[in-house]
Amino acid sequence: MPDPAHAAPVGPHITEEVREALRRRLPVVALESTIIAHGLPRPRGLQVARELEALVSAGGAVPATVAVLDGVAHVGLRADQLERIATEEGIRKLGFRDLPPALALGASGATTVSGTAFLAAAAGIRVFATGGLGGVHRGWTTVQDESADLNLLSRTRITVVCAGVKSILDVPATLQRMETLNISVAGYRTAEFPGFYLRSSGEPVDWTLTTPQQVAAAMHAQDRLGGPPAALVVANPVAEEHQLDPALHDRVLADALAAAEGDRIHGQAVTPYLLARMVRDTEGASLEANLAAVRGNVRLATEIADAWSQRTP
Ligand code: PSU
Ligand code: MN
Repeated sequence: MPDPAHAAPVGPHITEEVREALRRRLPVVALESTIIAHGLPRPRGLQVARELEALVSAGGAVPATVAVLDGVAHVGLRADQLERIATEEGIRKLGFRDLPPALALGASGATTVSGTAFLAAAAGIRVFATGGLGGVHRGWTTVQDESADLNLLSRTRITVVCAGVKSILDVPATLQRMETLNISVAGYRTAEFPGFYLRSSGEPVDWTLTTPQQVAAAMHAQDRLGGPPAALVVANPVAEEHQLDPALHDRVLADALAAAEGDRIHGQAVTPYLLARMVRDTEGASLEANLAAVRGNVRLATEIADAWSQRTP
């Protein structure tokens, strides 16, 4: 019996195209919007947003970019709505916990992995693509900054394709937290956790999946087991020819971390500060590696959604 004191969930607004695809069990891929609103210099965000949707369509699936506009949560955006998210001033960054006040106040925002995972799952979408997950920040012992992405993924049955986590985070601590939180993690065609800009973070993963069909089989197994809901993270390394030069990466990252300390950068400001230095000191190469990783993830998510759509009910 639903508690009459609580309203029945209504869920996000879903475009007709996405709704129809889900009804017919056609492949659908949800796309995170924070990267297009906040992760890229303008007007690159809009260009990339359109490109990512086109990649999904070209792979035979329906794209569903997730965002909040004027207090309404959307799964699937019209062209004009996608443009607003990528170009409008004052677009907020919304994790799961930000959704209630954003909806109440009529705000507009891009969704992080936690916001996207929740809304996509609420819409009935099983696969989504992003760049990198949030995770445990360096210096966690003094400032307990761990992305809410991990908590939400520990409670949501969804498959997330990512290129690992950015090397500005504490990668071993992030992997440890995912273990503690019972988030399933598999390298895609690799036994090492990818390093976002680099093919490898140097950290091992316990499982390797090598085809979209194997990923879909793991998703089936989640359903058959019927345990508490948790995500399957498919960690997909950036293509070799697009990774940053590892020596350049290590040098620039070390400089950026030292500079952040020297400039006494703390809290929310740390990530944008470090990322901006990475872009500057690699002369834009880190941005190109970032984009290549996201494109690769969107392609793989499309293949997984396709394999998943072939399942027998
Ligand atoms: N990693 C990236 N690019 C991003 C993000 C992470 O390489 O844009 C974004 C994602 O939306 C992720 C969020 O969900 O940052 C995590 O933010 P926080 O650490 O504030 O939870
Ligand atoms: Mn954070």
